[in-house]
Amino acid sequence: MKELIAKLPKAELHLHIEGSLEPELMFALAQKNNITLPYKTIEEVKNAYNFTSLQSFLDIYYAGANVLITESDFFDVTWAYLLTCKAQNVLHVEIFFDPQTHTSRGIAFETVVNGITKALQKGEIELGISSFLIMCFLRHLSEEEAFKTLQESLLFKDKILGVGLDSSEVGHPPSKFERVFAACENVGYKIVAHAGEEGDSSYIWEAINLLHVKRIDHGIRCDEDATLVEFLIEKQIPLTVCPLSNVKLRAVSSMREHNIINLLRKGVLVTINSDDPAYFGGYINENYEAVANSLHVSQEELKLLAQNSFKASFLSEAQKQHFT
Ligand code: ES4
Ligand code: ZN
Repeated sequence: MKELIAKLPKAELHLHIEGSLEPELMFALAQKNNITLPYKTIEEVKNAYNFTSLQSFLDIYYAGANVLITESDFFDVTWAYLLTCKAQNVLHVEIFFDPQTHTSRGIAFETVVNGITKALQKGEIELGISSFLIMCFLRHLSEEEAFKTLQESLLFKDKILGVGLDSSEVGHPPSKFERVFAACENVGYKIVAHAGEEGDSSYIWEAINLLHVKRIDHGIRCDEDATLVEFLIEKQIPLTVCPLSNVKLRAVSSMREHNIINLLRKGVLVTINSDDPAYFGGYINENYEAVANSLHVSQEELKLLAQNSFKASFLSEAQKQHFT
């Protein structure tokens, strides 16, 4: 199983680049940039990664991102991620970044985008990994701040394919950003949103009906509403599911209880992704393995999950053909 997973050509559609910052690089960058971390050792960092909810994770995740200051820091974290992709036979990535996490600390939008983009370009040339960049709005911040971020992004529109919505879900429904996403649609950004991770199925309906998403990030709470599941199947709206993340953040009680394979068998276009691999204990192959080890999954189903990752991507039909 492990060998099959390693060999499968895969795409990753749900990856926060700030969440791929490994403790070793976090320490190195903290030292270089003269930033004091609330931890003395790498061991201490890893021990702090014991989460009880999405918010308990986000608090630590935003603190970790403080070590990213210069363009080369953003390059380094992205390049390290791409090397792991290469090692795991991930051929295409659509990665998220959170500009507001950085601009709110006085880091220029340009520093962030240019650092990430330079690594992605090098990844295309030297590693043969194709990539798209998706900017996420932090949903715990205001509509006004999201509009400001959208405005700033327009200078870099050639480098950004789409927009998403992440951070603390409950209490910040998609409807809060309906007007922002309408503006994003108008300028031609592709649209995705985190919904149904901790929030209930109404958040997924709102993401579809009010934001006009092409894909739902997580979406695992869809199965509380049979009509919604039918709709996802009929329209083939993809879900970018992150199994290790869901267990670590207690969105599901254990991997055995995860509904990803049930949804797959019903005909939902589900995919496997790693979310914040440095924090949740695994990259894409470890996520596939965790599913395969805890749920009864056939080899054919593993192949289908990998094929789905290309099908659910923003690649052109011709590019999809090329990969699968
Ligand atoms: C996130 Cl797992 C998750 N959920 C929502 N927002 C996020 N940002 C980074 N990881
Ligand atoms: Zn996520």
